[in-house]
Amino acid sequence: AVKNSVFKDFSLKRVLRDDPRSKTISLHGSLTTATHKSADAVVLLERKPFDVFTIEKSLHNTRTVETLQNDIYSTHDAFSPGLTADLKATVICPATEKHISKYSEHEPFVVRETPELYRTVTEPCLAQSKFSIQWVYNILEKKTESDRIVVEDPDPHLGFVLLPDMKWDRKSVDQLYLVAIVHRHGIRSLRDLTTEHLPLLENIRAKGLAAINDKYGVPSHQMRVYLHYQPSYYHLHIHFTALRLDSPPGSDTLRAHLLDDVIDNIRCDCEFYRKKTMSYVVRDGDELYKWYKKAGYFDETSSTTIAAEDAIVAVEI
Ligand code: M7G
Repeated sequence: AVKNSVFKDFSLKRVLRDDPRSKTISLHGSLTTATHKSADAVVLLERKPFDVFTIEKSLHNTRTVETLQNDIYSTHDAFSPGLTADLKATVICPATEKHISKYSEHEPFVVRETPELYRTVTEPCLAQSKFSIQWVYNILEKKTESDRIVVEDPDPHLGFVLLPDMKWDRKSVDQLYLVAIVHRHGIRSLRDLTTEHLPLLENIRAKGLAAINDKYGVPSHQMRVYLHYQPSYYHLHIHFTALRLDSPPGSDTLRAHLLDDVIDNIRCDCEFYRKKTMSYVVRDGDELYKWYKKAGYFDETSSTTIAAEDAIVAVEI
């Protein structure tokens, strides 16, 4: 066994999700940490990007087995310790039920959340949610990750901390992924934003993009800046990812709301996000899914069936 391994005594309970496309796998198991003996753990493994500086040398050490040959084309299975051994591991320990669920395979469903549904189902669900945001407070209070801060505006009302997101390996600028966390407490999500928050959003946009250009040389025209709805953590934060990163992990198309659009929508109508029907995906393990199911939201009613049949008839005509 290897000496310096966080996984020394890892014991696997279940594979939560295996995604060959993104080359990631999430596992549920148990681990011993400095503070916990044999605690529940979620472990996320992903293949790291290639290192352009060592790629030639790695290829020389790569054994290949041809799998197809046609005219000028051929494919090979390649075996190279140098190319395949590099993994990024994210460990959550002790993990809660919600973490295990967040990284598990679940059936997805769309919710179209009207302001009424937000008030009667979503808000009560969030009020009972016990997903800790201690990690956010640790960052804001400089207890952790303070050496990584890219820029900070300490103003209690307009201020924020911008730093590398946990999802980024902090090496490849093509994969650039940072997160800005606001100093102000109590803004849970996009739904809470009104005209009052415009100076905060504009401040984060301007100072965040300028700092990224200074530090990483990525101009604002090559950045994607957005909020998630629903987020996983209900303390306002904004994602900054490189445009080159095609589909940032965790951002399905329904979930990402461009900061520029958010600012513009609020300028058009100060209560825009209080009035809007918001669409998003929930998974059958989520608390939100359970609340919506209990409220009867996913029941197929006869009226929707009739509407669907009407629609088909209309198409045929
Ligand atoms: P989100 O939209 O609430 O949820 O974003 P998501 O994780 O489902 O996308 C929260 C963002 O914060 C994500 O991009 C996380 O990767 C990132 N994040 C989460 N944690 C626990 C940490 C952390 O401890 N440190 C840093 N730097 N980023 C984190």
